[in-house]
Amino acid sequence: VTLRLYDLAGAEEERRFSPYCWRVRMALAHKELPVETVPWRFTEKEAIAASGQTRVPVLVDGDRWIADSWNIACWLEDRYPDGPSLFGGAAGRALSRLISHWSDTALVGGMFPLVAADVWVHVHEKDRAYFRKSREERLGATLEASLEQRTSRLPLFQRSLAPLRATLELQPYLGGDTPLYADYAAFGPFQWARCISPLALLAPDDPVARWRERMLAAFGGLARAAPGYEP
Ligand SMILES: N[C@@H](CCC(=O)N[C@@H](CS)C(=O)NCC(=O)O)C(=O)O
Repeated sequence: VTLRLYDLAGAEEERRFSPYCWRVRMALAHKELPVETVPWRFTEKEAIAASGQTRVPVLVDGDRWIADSWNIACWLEDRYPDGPSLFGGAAGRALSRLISHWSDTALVGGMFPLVAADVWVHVHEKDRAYFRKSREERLGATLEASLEQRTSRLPLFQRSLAPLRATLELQPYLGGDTPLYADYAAFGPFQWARCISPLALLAPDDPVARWRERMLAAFGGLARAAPGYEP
């Protein structure tokens, strides 16, 4: 069975920029599972209707359609137990759930106002009106206004990374000596930003930046090879 992943794409088909889809790309590589990705745009709701919801990532495994990055990670762990573990056991799975939720709120939520205007530059023409309307509602501001505020907001975002930074000062990965799903859950948002924004989110000597380098190099440079900005 070939696994199929609906993966958010921009105007250029190769620009894949969803933080949640990147978690799944990394998890699949960790599990050593080949995947066929299908470029998907925000407004192509019919293509994923079989998943019973409207967002990506959506993984198709045989006749099963699985939505949501966390559900997909659990599916891969349970359905393919022979591959390397994504959680390192039941306790690791439970703790990874916290990391995933923290990443959704602190990382995606913290980065969103910083990079939203840059996302708009890269979304497909047919998605632009939908993206602007839905995201300006979420921002409570125009995309242009969010861009003006971002220099003043960046230090606050960097300070919010304190727990991640303190951990990565002492160990190379959230998983310890080797990466686990928790690393992919936290890395997804950084890869999202990298794929669509020239903004330098991190100082180069930040331990978080050094961990990001390791994640970009993982699996033969899978994430590094994706169209994006430096680093
Ligand atoms: N909780 C979901 C979130 C998925 C999500 O928000 N995906 C975005 C792309 S980054 C999406 O498909 N948005 C569609 C839309 O805004 O209409 C997960 O972890 O997979």
